[in-house]
Amino acid sequence: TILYEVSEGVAVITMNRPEKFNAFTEQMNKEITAALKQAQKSPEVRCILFTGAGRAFNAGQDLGDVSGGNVDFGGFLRKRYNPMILQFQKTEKPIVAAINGVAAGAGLSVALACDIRLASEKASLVNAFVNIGLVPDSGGCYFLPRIVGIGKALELAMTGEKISAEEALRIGLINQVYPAESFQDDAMAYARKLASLPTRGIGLIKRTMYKGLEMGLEETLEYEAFAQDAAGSTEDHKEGVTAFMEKRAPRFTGQ
Ligand code: LHQ
Repeated sequence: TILYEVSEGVAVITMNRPEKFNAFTEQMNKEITAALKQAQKSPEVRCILFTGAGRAFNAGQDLGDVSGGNVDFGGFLRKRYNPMILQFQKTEKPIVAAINGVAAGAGLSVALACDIRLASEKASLVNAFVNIGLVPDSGGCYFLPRIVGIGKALELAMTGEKISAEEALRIGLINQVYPAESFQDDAMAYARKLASLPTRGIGLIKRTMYKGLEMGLEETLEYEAFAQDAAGSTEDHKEGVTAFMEKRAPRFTGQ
């Protein structure tokens, strides 16, 4: 239900049920978790690009699987979604969401769990949970207020209103919007650029910033000192300083 392909340092994970708007099934949840683990342990992978096949990014849980009542919602989340979302955080490489079309419900939550969000001008985002009487899940109540602030987060979650890529850019929900015709190339170029940067340093930035959200200033300062010890011992740090002194462009290897 997904495609996984590595080229030029970028692992592209494509959710691949285009006829269902890439809606999640148990199999897809598992495959995404496994693909992220694979990308984490592959040294040649220095950036992950997460996207959807066809017209949509992802329409959330496949509602065909949960219609008819008697669903153990909590169990569903604990078994299928929560481990997948945690894996996004455990992956110490940059994860870029390439939002090619609509992102709804848990599909939006997954985009929020990525580190950077790029969107096609044709994309739209909908916090669809309330439209079926549910609560934002899969990290939707964690990431959304941290990204756009509590005021906008509550508005989007309570109204379930669909917003355009342009509006999402305006409120800081996404980072960049590109023309639909060139979107795939633009997103890939962005990911390749990230893949050419100091990968271990970026992994440490990711971990330290997300940790900083949970900690006070003193603890964060201490964690920064710890992370800097690790970053400062990388080859890429040495190369960065050497290149600067030699007035040339750095050649980072990710080590
Ligand atoms: C779909 C879906 C879909 C199946 C579009 N399933 N087929 C939930 C429950 C339990 C525990 C765990 O957590 C969760 C997490 C969640 O994600 S809850 C939220 C689930 N998602 C939604 O409620 C979104 C439902 N979909 C929509 O609101 C719309 O389809 C969106 C806004 C995504 C797209 O609208 P349109 O562009 O107007 O397209 P469409 O509605 O015509 O959909 C296209 C096709 O995709 C259509 O199939 P068809 O055979 O008629 O062409 C839809 O039935 C199918 N589809 N979402 N979630």
